[in-house]
Amino acid sequence: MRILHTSDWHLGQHFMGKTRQAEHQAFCAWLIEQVHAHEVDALLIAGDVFDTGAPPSYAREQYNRFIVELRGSGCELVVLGGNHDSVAMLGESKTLLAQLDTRVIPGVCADLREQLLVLHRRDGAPGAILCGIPFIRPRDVLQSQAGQSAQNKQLSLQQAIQQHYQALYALALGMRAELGGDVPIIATGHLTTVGASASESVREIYVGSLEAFPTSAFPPAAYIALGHIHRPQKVGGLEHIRYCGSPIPLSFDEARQQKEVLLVELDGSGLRGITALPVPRFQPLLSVRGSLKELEPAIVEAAQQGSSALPVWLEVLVSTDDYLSDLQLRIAALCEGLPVEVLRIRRERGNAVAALQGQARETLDELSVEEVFARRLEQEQLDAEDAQRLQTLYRGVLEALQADRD
Ligand SMILES: [Mn+2]
Repeated sequence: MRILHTSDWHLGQHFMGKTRQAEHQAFCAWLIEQVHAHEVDALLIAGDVFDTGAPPSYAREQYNRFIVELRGSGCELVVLGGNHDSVAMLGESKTLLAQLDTRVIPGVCADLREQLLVLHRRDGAPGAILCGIPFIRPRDVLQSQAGQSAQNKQLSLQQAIQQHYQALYALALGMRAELGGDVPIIATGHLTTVGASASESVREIYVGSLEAFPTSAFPPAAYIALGHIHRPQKVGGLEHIRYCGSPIPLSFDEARQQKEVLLVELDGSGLRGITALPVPRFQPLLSVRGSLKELEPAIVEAAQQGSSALPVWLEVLVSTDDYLSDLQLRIAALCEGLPVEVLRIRRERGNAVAALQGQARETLDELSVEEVFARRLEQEQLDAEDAQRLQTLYRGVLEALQADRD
């Protein structure tokens, strides 16, 4: 049984004034080639198919087209909801897509058995049992209790998620016995685990929801296909618990990562092997930093990855010279004639004046909501405890808004 594990596509992402449509299109075409080349039996998308709950039409069209193009390859598709996906939106086409060998689990189901799927080999025989676990929202698994401290909430949520995994795994064991006993059980998830390293574009799942899930709380599945973290990695050094990461870099701090999808081979005895398939870079994207003097060669070097048809998308972080008010002009001069397009210039904070000038030039588009609040706090004379208290209150407000929006 060969499975391809991918996640965090973020179709429809709007990136500093740029669309990722062409990159996603190229990725989908490349992925279908991989399915054919490796005779993949099942493809798993472990959450965050879309960047927002109400994705633009072109992104929905890409999703639909991908499903149609995958059909006829002999590969089944399973789509799981992530924290960026809307449960309702992904659910809309669930019954329709079931007609196209595609199973969708947008959120936690009232009947747990709906999250238990048999994945088939090309010859039609059962190849694996899947515990299909999407992003879990606190209200899916918890009754809220008044007066619970943040720490207690955290613990009850973690326990509830653990119970969800264990209950589904127990059902899977029953199903395996019915099937004759030699089918591997695998699971999915869309969450942060202990020790996983995130990036700028991973939207924090706010306090009150899960901070980090310990690997010991997962059931003993042959493979656990995770999404949410955009950098590919094993979890806790374990071979069989993996983040495949996003297929394209979704923020500048992901620019130097080799993106990949994972080809997972399983048989009746369990996991046989995992091969990372490196995803080609469809749009050059880089971040350079330093003083103006250091930036000159760095920009020239970065430009080598681009061409006039496909300029490098560049982030420039200016260190020591960040007090200069005409930075934009100076950087434009450094880029003159080179195949680069500067999407963002950032100043590393020197002194207070420089920081204020920097802020004046930042636009809201470049900042996350947390950064906006952090900038505002920087303007106050607060001791650490007060700043911490305000941060906590602010996160509470965000969490409430998030819960409303979900
Ligand atoms: Mn994501």
